[in-house]
Amino acid sequence: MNVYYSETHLRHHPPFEIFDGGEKVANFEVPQRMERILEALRADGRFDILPPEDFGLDPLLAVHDEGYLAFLRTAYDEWMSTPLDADYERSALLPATFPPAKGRSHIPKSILGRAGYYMMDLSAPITAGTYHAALASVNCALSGAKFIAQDSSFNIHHSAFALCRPPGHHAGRANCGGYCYLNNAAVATHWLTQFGKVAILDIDYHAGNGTQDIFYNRADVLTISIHADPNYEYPYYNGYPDETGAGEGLGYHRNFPLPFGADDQAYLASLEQALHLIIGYTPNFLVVSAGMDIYGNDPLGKIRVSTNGIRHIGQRIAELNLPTLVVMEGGYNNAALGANILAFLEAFHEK
Ligand code: SP5
Ligand code: ZN
Repeated sequence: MNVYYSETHLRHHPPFEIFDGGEKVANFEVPQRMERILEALRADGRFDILPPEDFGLDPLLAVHDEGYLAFLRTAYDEWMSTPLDADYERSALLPATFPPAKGRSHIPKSILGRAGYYMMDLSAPITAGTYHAALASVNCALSGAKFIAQDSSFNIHHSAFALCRPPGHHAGRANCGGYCYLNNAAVATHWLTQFGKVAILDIDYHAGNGTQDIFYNRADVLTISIHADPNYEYPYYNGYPDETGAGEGLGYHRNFPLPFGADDQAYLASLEQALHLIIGYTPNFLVVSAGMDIYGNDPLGKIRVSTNGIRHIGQRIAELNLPTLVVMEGGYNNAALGANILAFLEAFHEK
């Protein structure tokens, strides 16, 4: 199986994030996640690890807001050259003021004002290399998309794995958050829509709110997310079952919240419903937002899928027999990441 991966992610290593209650902790989304996955892929021997192609900015501008992209590109330099009242060590941009739900009357000129405007939380600080790492990550997803698109007209079903870091599914049209800056899966999906209909299945533990935002009004992309109940879990404000799309996109978004403690059996029951919807949609391509934080021993997750459960999830998805792009999202039990990814991808070999 082809794996698209770039070492450029190493330029992004945010030093901290802020947890609920104001607790400043080391950022959970660390470069080491990739090392652990690569070790497992290399030991397995059935993976070709390839560098991404550069697709330029056009595929990004088709999905993300232009002002937001300009913000991401210049934010760190602007922040570093902003005079501060107090003298303290400044390593990453993170604002402390956010607009109220309907209070976005202006986009402020200052870097801190724009940071609050374009960020949804305190877990996606912008560092010196963040923009470059995010670009490389999106190019991995696009390279995988290009690979699965080839020959699809001849009924040859390719699959590919985009080993993306930073992850993407919390990044909306005009926001970062939740360790995500550019929505890798969404950019790849929009690029694929030039060849046909695409279904996105998001199995990350957290609701794919960014992906939901980007495709909410579109019927040429079916988006489905299975995740922890947002009444009680991040990202809180989207991911509810009554959010089913709007306008032309009405009926083309679905959410499957699960209670804390959900096990393999509960997860697989929701997955069957999601797969049924995907089959009914008759997509030409499938993009999977593959977060491994559904794993029972994930430090940020509270549902309990086993490695064997993850293997079953991969198998059932592979049985759709669609050209499939698997995009790496979350997963923070670094010691288990390699085994979980291998289990998930097992049924996609020879596809
Ligand atoms: C891509 C992805 O998986 N992003 C997830 C971002 C989650 N951020 C919120 C983390 C809340 C952590 N709650 C504290 C649990 C500590 N035991
Ligand atoms: Zn997640």
